[in-house]
Amino acid sequence: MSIYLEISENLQKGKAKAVKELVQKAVDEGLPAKEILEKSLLAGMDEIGERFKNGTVYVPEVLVAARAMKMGFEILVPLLAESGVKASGKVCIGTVQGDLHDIGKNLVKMMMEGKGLEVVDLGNDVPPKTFIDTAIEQNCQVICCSALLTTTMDVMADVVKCAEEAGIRDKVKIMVGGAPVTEEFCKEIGADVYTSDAASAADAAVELCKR
Ligand code: B1M
Repeated sequence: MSIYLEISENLQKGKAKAVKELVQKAVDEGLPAKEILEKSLLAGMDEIGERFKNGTVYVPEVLVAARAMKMGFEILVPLLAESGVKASGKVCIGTVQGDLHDIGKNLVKMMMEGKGLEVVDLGNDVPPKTFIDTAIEQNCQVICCSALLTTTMDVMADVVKCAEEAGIRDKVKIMVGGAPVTEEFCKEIGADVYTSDAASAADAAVELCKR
């Protein structure tokens, strides 16, 4: 079995220690950091993402796989920086103001990182202006809003309005999600993309960053 496949399979099983050791072994063997990232870590997260979408794995499996990915990724970060490899895009993410639920948001973040995106995590209870200020200051291509309460989902409409008022609406895409959010709601508030799960959110963000 190739070392890439071995890393990918251990990642999918959430074996963080094995992933870390194997990534170090691959580095020591002189394999390029970018190749290790793409052919083992991102490939493994892609596989988990697909299985999460089709319902053959659940939240806990995704969380442990993402943790394993992070352990391997930490070894590669300095090497990737040295070789000038850039993230495929930059997004900011947060759970909207008034809402403290962050498990789903964290899952979306991990899936996005697993796709090679740079993610600025604003945490939970995030005011609309913070999303906008961050997008401007940190040059984010996509703003990602999560909400779990029917009483807080309307804050997403304020994020869209705030982006319009700041004059950046044509420069930034706005993605929305979370249990009470729907495609219809997304259209109604003038956001760009709704996805129902974390893996689809990551796929959509990658597409938006390409534009
Ligand atoms: Co709360 N809570 N909660 N809670 N809580 C719910 C959401 C609720 C449905 C429970 C219920 O009544 N049946 C209900 C909301 C009802 C409603 O609004 N209609 C509720 C309530 C009422 C409350 C409080 C008001 C309770 C109270 O104090 N009286 C309070 C609110 C606090 C606040 O936010 N201000 C509260 C508090 C809490 C805890 C703090 C105890 C805890 C949160 C801990 C934490 O997140 N760190 C909590 C929890 C855990 C839940 C439940 C049980 C689980 C939520 C969860 O994490 N699901 C939930 C009931 C339930 O769902 N069974 C409930 C797993 C997570 C992976 O799913 O976040 O949906 P989810 O994310 C999914 C997708 O939605 C999507 O991807 C994820 C995975 O694929 N997704 C996106 C999420 N964000 C996305 C963004 C995207 C795209 C996709 O693009 C940007």
